[in-house]
Amino acid sequence: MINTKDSSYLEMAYGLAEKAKGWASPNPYVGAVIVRGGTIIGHGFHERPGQPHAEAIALERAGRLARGSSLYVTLEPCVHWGRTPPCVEAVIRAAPKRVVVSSLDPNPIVFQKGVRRLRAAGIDVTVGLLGERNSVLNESYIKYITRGVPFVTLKAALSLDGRMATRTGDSRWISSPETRDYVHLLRGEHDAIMVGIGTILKDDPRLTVRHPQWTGKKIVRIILDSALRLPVQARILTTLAEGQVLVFTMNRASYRKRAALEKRGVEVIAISGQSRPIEAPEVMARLGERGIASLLVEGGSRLLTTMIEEKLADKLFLTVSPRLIGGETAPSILEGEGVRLVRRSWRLRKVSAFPIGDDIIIQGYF
Ligand code: AOF
Ligand code: ZN
Repeated sequence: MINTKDSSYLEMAYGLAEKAKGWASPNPYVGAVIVRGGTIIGHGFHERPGQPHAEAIALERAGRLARGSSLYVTLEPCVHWGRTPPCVEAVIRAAPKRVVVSSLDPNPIVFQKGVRRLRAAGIDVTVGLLGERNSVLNESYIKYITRGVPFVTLKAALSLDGRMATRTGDSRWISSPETRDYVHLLRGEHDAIMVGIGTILKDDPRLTVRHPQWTGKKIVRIILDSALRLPVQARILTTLAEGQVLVFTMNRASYRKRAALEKRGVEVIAISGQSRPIEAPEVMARLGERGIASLLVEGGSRLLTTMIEEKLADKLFLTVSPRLIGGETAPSILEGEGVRLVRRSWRLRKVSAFPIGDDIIIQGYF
């Protein structure tokens, strides 16, 4: 039986889970609240890999009071010995009367087993309330843990007429300072940022997270560079202390250039295959193997087009600014011939939008 207080306590648990944004990945964001006689006697969230899970922290805080209580947790308690002991066993030992689980854990080693084990121990378990909140909060984790590849968000700053730059390649700045600030937080919520070598050669970006409120982990910066054109003096290579730089190239790239970049502290990964551009699906698989659960692709237009056409993108995040740029050769996010008929176009789902000053942020899913 669900009662009206249940959703409020779960909301609190979600509020806690969100505190781990930018830290917990590739683990999920999870929060827990323990209630007894209308009083919160324990709460917690999973802060980062290797740290205790949300329920373990909340149970520890509640101590013996947990007996006969209600435990609210955003994700199904785990059943496995990983970096920490199984949460279900800790829950059973603490003996709450009731456990309210918002979402099952899509991790195949946990899925449904946690709930089954709790029920087998005689605990009343409710599952599914506010589950859609978990689908959004943990969208990266869900894809990564079930498919082994990162959740991919394409990001671009556009003019009202859909241009990412002028015909001469000038793009600084299409969006307002407030929007650019906001986008730094978006970077921080991802495990890695990726660009094509063209963007490095044109803009020489640092791809670091620069925001006063940002205290999260380091972000991996990835460059797709089939011919290893990355200059040894690129600005990004002066920021290695702020996160690793990974370059994907092709097997036949110059050995000497590779050695020079490696000496500068860059990790170079060669992908086999003859055709340019680099096989993007292979890159995604390699990133998944390295525990990268979420990837923000920041351009340029060739890379964005590849990600869309190869169906590797999950989400699109656009900032649109009230300017008109024009120019037939000014780049947009989808290059090439384009579709012949509107009914063949890419239609996004679950679209939402909000303003920042005069700019508009639009996001949607592929
Ligand atoms: C929970 N509560 O707060 C979290 C869970 O590497 P480990 O040992 O931390 O395990 C990570 C896995 O544990 C992760 O993939 C997911 O299945 C589960 N995460 N489970 O009961 C939590 N963070
Ligand atoms: Zn656990």
